[in-house]
Amino acid sequence: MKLFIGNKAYSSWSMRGWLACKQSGLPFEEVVVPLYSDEWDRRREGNEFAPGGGKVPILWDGEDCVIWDSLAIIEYLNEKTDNKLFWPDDVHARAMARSMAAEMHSSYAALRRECTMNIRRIYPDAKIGPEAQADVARILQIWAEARARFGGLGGGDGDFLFGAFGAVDIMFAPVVTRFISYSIPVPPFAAAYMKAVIEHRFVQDWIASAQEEEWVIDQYEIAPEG
Ligand SMILES: N[C@@H](CCC(=O)N[C@@H](CS)C(=O)NCC(=O)O)C(=O)O
Repeated sequence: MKLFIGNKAYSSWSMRGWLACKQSGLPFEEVVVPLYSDEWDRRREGNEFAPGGGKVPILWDGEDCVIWDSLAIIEYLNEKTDNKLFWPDDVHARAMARSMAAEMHSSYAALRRECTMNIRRIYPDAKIGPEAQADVARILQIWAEARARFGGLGGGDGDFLFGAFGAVDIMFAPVVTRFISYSIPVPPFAAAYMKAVIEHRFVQDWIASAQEEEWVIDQYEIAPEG
């Protein structure tokens, strides 16, 4: 498999696609194409980016199978690994997990607009507007519900929302890094969950690579002012 992604410092959807590939345990080649660079423009004109409308992540499995869009990549890799590694076994937990992943995929526009992902930065005094604050409140609410109902799944004594690291954590990992970058206050259960996500080895690998990148995109380096 071959996964095309953007900058690890900035590209949140790429992070999800990449974490999904890591979670699958299947071998894949990663190709980082820095967003809005000359190489980016060149690649976008080529056949490899075309199926996804020129966006990343885009996953090729051989020459005939292409999956674009982070959630579709998760579902494809879930099927390819016999439905064992991404979603909870319990049907009610799985229903909630899928709802949360879908909500993450389709929502929180204000948070995403105001607090663009920048893994290399921490803004201690970031001020976010009321709509982004509402997004944060909603995310904390569904994290709390999942944690209360399904946190102990599989006898898990960790701090993940559904017992073990999976699709929901992959979808929310760039939210966790945003909450840290923009110093968003969170209750203790959420801090514990965020720590579990950040300390996961795949997330650590991604962050380490992001720290080493030298590309800078000015528009993603601005702290929000509410
Ligand atoms: N819904 C898509 C979003 C993909 C997306 O917007 N990717 C961004 C990078 S984070 C991108 O390629 N932006 C470049 C552009 O829109 O020109 C997904 O889930 O993968």
